[in-house]
Amino acid sequence: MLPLDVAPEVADALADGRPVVALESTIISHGLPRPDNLAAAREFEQILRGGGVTPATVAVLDGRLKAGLTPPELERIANEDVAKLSVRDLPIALGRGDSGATTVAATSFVANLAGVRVFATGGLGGVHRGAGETFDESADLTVLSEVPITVVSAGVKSILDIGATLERLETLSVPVVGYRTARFPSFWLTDSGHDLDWSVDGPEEVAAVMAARDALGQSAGIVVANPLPVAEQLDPAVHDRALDDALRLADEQGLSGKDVTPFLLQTIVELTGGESLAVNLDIARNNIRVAGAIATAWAARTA
Ligand code: PSU
Ligand code: MN
Repeated sequence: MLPLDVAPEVADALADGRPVVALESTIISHGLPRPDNLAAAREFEQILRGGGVTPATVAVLDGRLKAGLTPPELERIANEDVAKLSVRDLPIALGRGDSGATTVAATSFVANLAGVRVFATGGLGGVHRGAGETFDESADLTVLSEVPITVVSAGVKSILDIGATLERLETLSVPVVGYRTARFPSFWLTDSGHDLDWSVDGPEEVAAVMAARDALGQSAGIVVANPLPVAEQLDPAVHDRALDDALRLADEQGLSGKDVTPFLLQTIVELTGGESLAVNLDIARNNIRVAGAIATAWAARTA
């Protein structure tokens, strides 16, 4: 038996053909500092509910996959020191009866098992700078080539090698569309300087792309790149300074593996005196609203 618990409200919404959006939990456990993380996790779900969309926050608790958390379960993810789980960690965590927060890769995998088609996050993992030597490339990329989920993100952070990440998405045959833009965002900044081949004009167009993907029987999901408006982005000078310092500190500490991304994210929050955190929250809210609209268009299309 699949060790998956789909929350009753999520199961009901899916059975009725109402919109559902998956949310990841690593952003709560490792991506945002306490106590803002719990407040944010609750607010993210509330944004969806306010728009008539059912949230399905994904995590692993006591050896069970969860799609949709109760309020006390959400608190556990925010306040306990849980592991960061990518797809390869799932069988180990389940076998041992452990708990953990799911990355974009693991959230995509579990959401798909639950039958959820749309997922909102902040930023995707990708190819790290220096990956030619370290081979540090997030499993988010390979999993998105295998799982039929539509993930809304503000691109990838400039802590990564953005050009290489886009090249890998091309090789892996993962469709990337800009949401009302033809430029790939770099999370805190509206424009990474990288052009996109395709842009979509709204949620119905994304739903049409999803339907075409299904008709073709392709394996990959779809990346929807959704930038913050320029007026809301992080000050580029503040951004550049914090990024340089954080990359240098990570290098000095000789970090590797799954510790690299959380370290860089946390260090940048500290170096910008919380400015990056405020922008980070705006990004997540913005992506969640767009994902809600896409899920609503998808539900209307498949009704
Ligand atoms: N990028 C962000 N915020 C995040 C992450 C990435 O801007 O919180 C998290 C996501 O959960 C993502 C994971 O799936 O980090 C990628 O980690 P790694 O690079 O170790 O694959
Ligand atoms: Mn890595």
